Amino acid sequence: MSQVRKAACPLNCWDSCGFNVTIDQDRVVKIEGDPEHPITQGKICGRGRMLETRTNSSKRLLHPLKKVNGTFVQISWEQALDEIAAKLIDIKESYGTTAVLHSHDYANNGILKNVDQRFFNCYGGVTELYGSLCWGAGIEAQKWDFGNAWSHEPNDIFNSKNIIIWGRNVARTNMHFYEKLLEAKKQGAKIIVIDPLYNATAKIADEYITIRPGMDGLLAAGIIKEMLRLGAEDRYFIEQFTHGFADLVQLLDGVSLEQISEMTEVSCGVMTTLANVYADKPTATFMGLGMQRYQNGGNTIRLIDALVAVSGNIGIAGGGANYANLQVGQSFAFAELTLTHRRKQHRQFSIMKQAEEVLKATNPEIKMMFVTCGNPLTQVPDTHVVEQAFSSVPTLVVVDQYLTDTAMLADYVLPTTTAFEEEDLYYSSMYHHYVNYGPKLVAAPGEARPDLWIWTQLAERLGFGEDFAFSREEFLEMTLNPLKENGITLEKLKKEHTMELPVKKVPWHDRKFQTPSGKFEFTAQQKGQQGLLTLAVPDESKWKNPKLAEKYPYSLLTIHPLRSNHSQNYHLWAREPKMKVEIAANIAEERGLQNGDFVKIWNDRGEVKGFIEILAKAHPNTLNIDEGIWREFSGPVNKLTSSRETDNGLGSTLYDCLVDLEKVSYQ
Ligand SMILES: Nc1nc2c(c(=O)[nH]1)N[C@H]1C(S)=C(S)[C@@H](COP(=O)(O)OP(=O)(O)OC[C@H]3O[C@@H](n4cnc5c(=O)[nH]c(N)nc54)[C@H](O)[C@@H]3O)O[C@H]1N2
Ligand SMILES: Nc1nc2c(c(=O)[nH]1)N[C@H]1C(S)=C(S)[C@@H](COP(=O)(O)OP(=O)(O)OC[C@H]3O[C@@H](n4cnc5c(=O)[nH]c(N)nc54)[C@H](O)[C@@H]3O)O[C@H]1N2
Ligand code: SF4
Ligand SMILES: [Mo]
Repeated sequence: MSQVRKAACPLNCWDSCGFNVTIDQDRVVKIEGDPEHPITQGKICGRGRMLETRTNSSKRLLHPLKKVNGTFVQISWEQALDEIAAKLIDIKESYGTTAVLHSHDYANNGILKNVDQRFFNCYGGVTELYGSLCWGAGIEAQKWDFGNAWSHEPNDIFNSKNIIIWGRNVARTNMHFYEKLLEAKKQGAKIIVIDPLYNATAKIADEYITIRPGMDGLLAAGIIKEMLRLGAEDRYFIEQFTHGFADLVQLLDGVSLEQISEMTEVSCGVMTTLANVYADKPTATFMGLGMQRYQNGGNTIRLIDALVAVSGNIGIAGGGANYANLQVGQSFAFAELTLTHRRKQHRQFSIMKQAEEVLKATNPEIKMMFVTCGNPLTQVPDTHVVEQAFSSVPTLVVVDQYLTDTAMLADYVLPTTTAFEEEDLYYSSMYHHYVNYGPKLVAAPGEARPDLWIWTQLAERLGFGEDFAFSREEFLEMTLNPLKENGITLEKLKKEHTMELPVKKVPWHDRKFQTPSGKFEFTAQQKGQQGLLTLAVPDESKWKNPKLAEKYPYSLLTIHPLRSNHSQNYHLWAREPKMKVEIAANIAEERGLQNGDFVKIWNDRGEVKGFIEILAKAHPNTLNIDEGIWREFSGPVNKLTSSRETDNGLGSTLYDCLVDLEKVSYQ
């Protein structure tokens, strides 16, 4: 007899959906949306449904593996854990604990996935990664401007007159917001999409604005300039609640609208239109993450924040500079879970440059690496160097469900459970503010074990087992502690499956900002020269690097795939994935290319090959290859991308990437 149980999507995604999972004979057989989830309301995407395949696939890792003379052999958990623990003890004595690097990413939104940090802190503190490939530049930017990165609650969209979707691929990456956009449009809201690619969201827009990649900050500057010319700015907000406006005015005085138009490839008329839209309040701005993955990414988000501030769309219903919603994650007690105070030593490498840092590390060198919830060989930029680094360390341990490109390089591969095989709580700090309960629904196959079990076993062998002598429920209750006073407990979550967290639904309504001045800061007060807004452009652009732009004339975007969360699904598709190279019409014309042609795309960092698809409406000189594709299917695209960091040091420059391409014969 099958039964239907409520659960939650674990994937790193804006939407954090509620599931109804059908189970038959201890097996997940179907995943559907939970109609009772207040935000996701019964609809889920293909990636959510594919979790059934991710759970049941015969490609799952079922036993610990050890590489012996270049090939993997199956070993017992006992042997794997004993050997890894012995190495950890030896490294601690011989080199110090920071000779261990913990490389991790965001593959799973479960709260208990953070217990790996508890393990490494109790061990003594290792080399950890800082920054984020994903949203780092923009988060830091909003911290400078507002003191935090908070968004309006999803249903506030129905208070907006105008909705600007700025570089967010809503229909593909944030489907429940797309549903709300359709509804808002029906109710009369005007939707404007700004994106170099004419994506599915652009199709429902009242106006689609195409822009040269990486130039959005300049566009925002142009719109502010027009607002000031028209006298359409919110003088009261600027005077009462902001700091550094004079610096912004001075910056804008140094550039003409025509210059901005030439650089952004957006007409002056469009900037005037947008100035009027921003003045016609309330106007909501929804930024995506694509446009901050450029060297100037922090400044880009800051100039868009500035536009929202100048127009007085901050702290009002239907407005907002919506980028991320960190207040969701800030609701939980993570310090108690991760025990940061327990580490005695500490070293940090940039997540972008982790590979270069490993290769040049001294005092101590990296002797051992752990990869959890990440697949750096496909996801981290400049694959060539990543491969060198990950192959160079004496011991690489990868904890995963599949033999990924990264796992292939490992000395030990430890098989872990999927979400339906362990209990956890799930939330996303990107969009809505509900936390979902995910029960254990089925037994894990083979010898796959939860990440938490692995850390507990290792902790016992290393002599700090008492720090892990808690049940999953106790760990979860620990993180829910601050929410008790709001009536949010594990017991209640188990009954209700999803609960609303106590966040600000219209952030900054009180105009009290968390910046040093307490105001919105056009000039980030404590950042010195760096705190001034600029008219920065991407590194790999004709404006900054004309020689490179001559050699490599086209801008490569590597956006998120429709049918996979990053690298998680390609190997499970019914049809073998083909590398698709989407190009703007002018590139096809210049290079004599047609749909289906096989091409090589290259720059100084590497090359990949794939099949052409011409995009009629993409911005000239722009191409795209979806990210996440595995080596066996001609990937990864990160062979082409750069590991440089953004202006504020905390983000990636994955889309700041010039390339050339040519037709080659298909072998
Ligand atoms: N299907 C699917 N959904 C996902 C994911 C996935 O892998 N697959 N991943 C999840 C994760 S981890 C994240 S971080 C989010 C990301 O969600 P999004 O921010 O929506 O997605 P991205 O693919 O990062 O890029 C978004 C958009 O930015 C545009 N863009 C690129 N450069 C520029 C630019 O210079 N200016 C402007 N205006 N636009 C630009 C791209 O054309 C694209 O439409 O999606 C989440 N949802
Ligand atoms: N070129 C390019 N590169 C990009 C991006 C881009 O837009 N373009 N986007 C960037 C962004 S936004 C992000 S967020 C990163 C994502 O980068 P990653 O998080 O590294 O990518 P994923 O493919 O989602 O997941 C990595 C691995 O985690 C495993 N995994 C899943 N669940 C668990 C679990 O519970 N435990 C353990 N131990 N492992 C698990 C999966 O099987 C998978 O192999 O990629 C970044 N890289
Ligand atoms: S991947 Fe995102 S949209 Fe799809 S089911 Fe999961 S949370 Fe929902
Ligand atoms: Mo991400």
